[in-house]
Amino acid sequence: MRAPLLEQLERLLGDVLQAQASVRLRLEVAADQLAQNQLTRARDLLTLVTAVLDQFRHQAALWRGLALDKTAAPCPVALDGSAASAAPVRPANFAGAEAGASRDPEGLSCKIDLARLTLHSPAFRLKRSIPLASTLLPPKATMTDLSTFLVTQKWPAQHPDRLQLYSLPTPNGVKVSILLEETSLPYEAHLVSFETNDQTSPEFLSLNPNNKIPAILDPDGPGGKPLALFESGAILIYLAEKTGQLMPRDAAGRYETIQWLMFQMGGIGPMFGQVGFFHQFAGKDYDDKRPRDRYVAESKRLLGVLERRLLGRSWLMGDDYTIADIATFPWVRALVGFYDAGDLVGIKDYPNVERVLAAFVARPAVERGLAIPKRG
Ligand SMILES: N[C@@H](CCC(=O)N[C@@H](CS)C(=O)NCC(=O)O)C(=O)O
Repeated sequence: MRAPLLEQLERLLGDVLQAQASVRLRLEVAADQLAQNQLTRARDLLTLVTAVLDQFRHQAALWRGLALDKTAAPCPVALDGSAASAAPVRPANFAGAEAGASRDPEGLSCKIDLARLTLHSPAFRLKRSIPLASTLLPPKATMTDLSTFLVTQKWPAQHPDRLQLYSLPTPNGVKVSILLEETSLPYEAHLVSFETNDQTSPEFLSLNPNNKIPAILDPDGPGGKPLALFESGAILIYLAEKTGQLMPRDAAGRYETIQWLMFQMGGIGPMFGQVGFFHQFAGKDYDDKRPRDRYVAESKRLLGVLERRLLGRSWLMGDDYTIADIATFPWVRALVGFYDAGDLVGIKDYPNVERVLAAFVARPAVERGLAIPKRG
């Protein structure tokens, strides 16, 4: 079924075709005017717009016998919709017939902000707007009642319109509370106590069958529907994309950030955690020190990788503080603090790791996030 917006857009673009001329298309996302949590929906919308404009381009080429500009981007509209700064513009042109091109001094601009999508072509005296509020802001009534989620029976939501966090301030748990504090996204934190084995309760298992914190329930997930998520790495990516923060906007930077996030998830977390077990907790009484030594050696190797990455960089991704740092440094902090393994791994041999750890814990949002949820 066609979305009404698509139909409206096609009609508007049809008007342009009527103008018997080629046009230059430009899309601006007034992302600075979008509330942070509207960016995902705006991006979905832009994908629709792109599809229409792309179709339009091909039709134009077909109907008018226009030659497509080989140097133009394959898609007339480049999307980097995560932009949180003022109006990122990446014009994409296609060349038309000579006459048409000369009638196209200003091109056709298409602007999207929270309120409306506007197509504007001074050359063709065309200005049309489509209100977007209903697309970008689904009415609150469509949000599912959170009381239908079993987890809310054990941990009732005082503010069901806010993101619900189920956690404990451990190295994995604080990743999410730190991100939430950094982004100022409204949320409500619930303590999952290991002392009472809350993580194995049916209510918690209904959210995470893997009985591990952290987990979230977002009443305003994709499409305005609730979204439940577990695995801290997945949660960090989801929230970075939802808020448009703590992740580079360009695709390469985004994947590189995810790469370092995965390096933490698959390497640093599991290995440092085993050092904690064999050095500080139940495993420390084992006479055979070979398991401990194996994890210490692997942790040293991983610290070396981090050290080389951080040489000459403020953060893992350079100048930008990202979810890769939020995932990694709670674990480095636990290694030298809670696990008391700083000397064991020779932390002094990794001055850049120590430098960035100090910068990380000095952040006010980190200081707050490290104590959320408050232990009972
Ligand atoms: N890969 C998971 C690991 C989560 C995890 O290991 N959480 C620990 C606390 S740091 C936990 O919930 N342990 C409780 C248990 O194992 O029963 C993630 O990153 O979310």
